[in-house]
Amino acid sequence: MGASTKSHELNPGPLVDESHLFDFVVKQGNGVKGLADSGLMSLPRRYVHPPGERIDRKQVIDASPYLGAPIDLSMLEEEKNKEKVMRELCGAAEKLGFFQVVNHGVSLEVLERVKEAVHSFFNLPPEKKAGYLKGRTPSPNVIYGTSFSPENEESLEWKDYLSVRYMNDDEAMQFWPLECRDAALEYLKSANKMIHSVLSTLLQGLGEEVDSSAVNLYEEAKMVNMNFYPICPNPELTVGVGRHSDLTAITVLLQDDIGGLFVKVEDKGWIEIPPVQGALVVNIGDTLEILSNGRYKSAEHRVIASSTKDRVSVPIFVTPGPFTMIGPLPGLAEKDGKPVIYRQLLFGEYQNNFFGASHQGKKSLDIAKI
Ligand SMILES: O=C(O)CCC(=O)C(=O)O
Ligand SMILES: [Fe+2]
Repeated sequence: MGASTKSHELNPGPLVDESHLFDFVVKQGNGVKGLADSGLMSLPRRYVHPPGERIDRKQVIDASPYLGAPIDLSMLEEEKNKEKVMRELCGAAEKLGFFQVVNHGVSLEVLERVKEAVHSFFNLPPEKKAGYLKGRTPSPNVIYGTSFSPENEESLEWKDYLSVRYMNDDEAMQFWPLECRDAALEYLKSANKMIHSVLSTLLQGLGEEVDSSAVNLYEEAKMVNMNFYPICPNPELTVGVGRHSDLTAITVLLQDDIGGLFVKVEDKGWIEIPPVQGALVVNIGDTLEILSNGRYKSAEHRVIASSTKDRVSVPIFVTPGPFTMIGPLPGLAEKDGKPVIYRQLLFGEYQNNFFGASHQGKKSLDIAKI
């Protein structure tokens, strides 16, 4: 960075002070959106990540050997194609842990509406959003925040979010913010069927005859996250989301047309998941990696913000409830001729550990290792 840009490293004078910046962004709930709107010209130091953690687009490798074409889920309904789609889904879960799906039952209109709703919420005045900060929010199931775990992070992430955990319709109608309530509910409800069929298929692929009540256990809790990555003055020096794997059974993710989601291919490098109009991204989370004794991959991924446009994404995190035991399914290790690598533990224990630390790649799985 040249001396000339340094002189206006941060436009609004008072924010140059580090503790003031933290108060402004995190505690007062202005978020990175508030920072971006304050007209800053370059990235505050607190957002600069070590070089090894940054995303260099020039280092990104060609996705085609690892990421197949989007999988057509309508074929799961057709007896003659069912086997083939099952193989595609399970194969993708084993190989990369990320795939895209089309004909998934969520209409384009629903997808468009939820993306617009995310913009509407984040464009609210900061004091309105701040009403949903932890400690102020009227429901523990509706949380607005920024970065992943600001109190535990050396470097902050360039992302604000609103998380809504689905309990029941009445609770959602009462507490979810009006700006996004209906669109998020509609999105979740229309995705439910495909979530169940993708998860059932993946579990069946492990060779177990899983009945639907067993599948229900692993999809008991659903949380819709609305992620907002404001325009960033120096996206190459920071991250929108740092390297992590999800704690879920599966995550279903809607991204907009901006791009910036990268997935690690073990021993090879990073690929980008290209935006595909109308498609949804599905990724395997730690829970399914554990259940499958490592056969399915909970891939490490991360996000870069854009220097020209606000980016949004809307993952649905599908997880067991806190009192469900997770551990390799019986007989699987023997069948795969592999040692058992994960122990049995309560999902709640896994979850508390996951949210108690900053994003550190696949370290989140250590607590479950034997
Ligand atoms: O924004 C994205 O594309 C991915 C976000 C993500 O990985 C997450 O919220 O866990
Ligand atoms: Fe993620």
